[in-house]
Amino acid sequence: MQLFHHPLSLDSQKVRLALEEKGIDYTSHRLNPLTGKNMDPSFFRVNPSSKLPVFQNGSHIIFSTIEIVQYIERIAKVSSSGDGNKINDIEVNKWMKKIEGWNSDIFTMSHIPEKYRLFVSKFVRRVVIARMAESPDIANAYHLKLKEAYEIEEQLKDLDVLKSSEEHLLELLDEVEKQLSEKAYVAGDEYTMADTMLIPVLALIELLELEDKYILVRPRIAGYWKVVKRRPSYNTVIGKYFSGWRKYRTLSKTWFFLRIRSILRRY
Ligand SMILES: N[C@@H](CCC(=O)N[C@@H](CS)C(=O)NCC(=O)O)C(=O)O
Repeated sequence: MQLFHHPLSLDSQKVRLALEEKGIDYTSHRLNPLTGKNMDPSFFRVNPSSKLPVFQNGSHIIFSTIEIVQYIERIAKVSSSGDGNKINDIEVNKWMKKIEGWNSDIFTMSHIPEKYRLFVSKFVRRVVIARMAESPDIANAYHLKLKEAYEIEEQLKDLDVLKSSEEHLLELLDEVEKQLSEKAYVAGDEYTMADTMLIPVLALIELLELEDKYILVRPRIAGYWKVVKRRPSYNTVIGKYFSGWRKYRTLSKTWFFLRIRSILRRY
């Protein structure tokens, strides 16, 4: 089994948490979307959306995060002895879809200082143009990526789009807060794949230094967040890269790479 992912990608974190929680081994391929590694023709030919993560088991390739997590759960069930635990799959799937329904892209980009955001998006556009020149047979797919990048820039100027993304997040968090007043975890009293989907969302809020506004004002989520951060899977997938000072190391590595490549004009 192979996973194409990156620690900075929220959806990649969801899948890696699932793999860690279920103890499944896999071959890891890291492609940093901020440096445009996901635009390399070898990957882009298979996945012209360039989105991460992508999961491959033999000839079976899955692009949707939720489907990858469900697939991992099925593999884990088959390989375990099926020890009759009482997890309500319908409830888990309902929460997984609810959490996945919030698209983090606009929210994330709108909270990154403009100077950095514009620098990264310009760099990635240049990578796309360079790859297009190297692989003209897939130029159309690269063109679509450029178009998408300009559309996102336009959306970021639209205050209604930003507002609705934030409102969607607030609604989701309020629902989770209510649920956690009755249950210990998102879909019941045990940790499930629904928690795996939520943890990266909370980690993103923390990374953007927005805990006061979104986490700490919701006491159940704040308590839950402390508990889930103690899980080894959290440390392997997120804590190792983003806890405390580590986030500066992780982000500055990417920033340094981008600066050097820009100076050298190597895309
Ligand atoms: N395949 C995912 C979406 C994944 C996604 O949006 N990935 C983002 C990072 S979390 C990405 O790879 N962006 C880079 C790009 O668009 O080039 C799904 O539909 O479930």
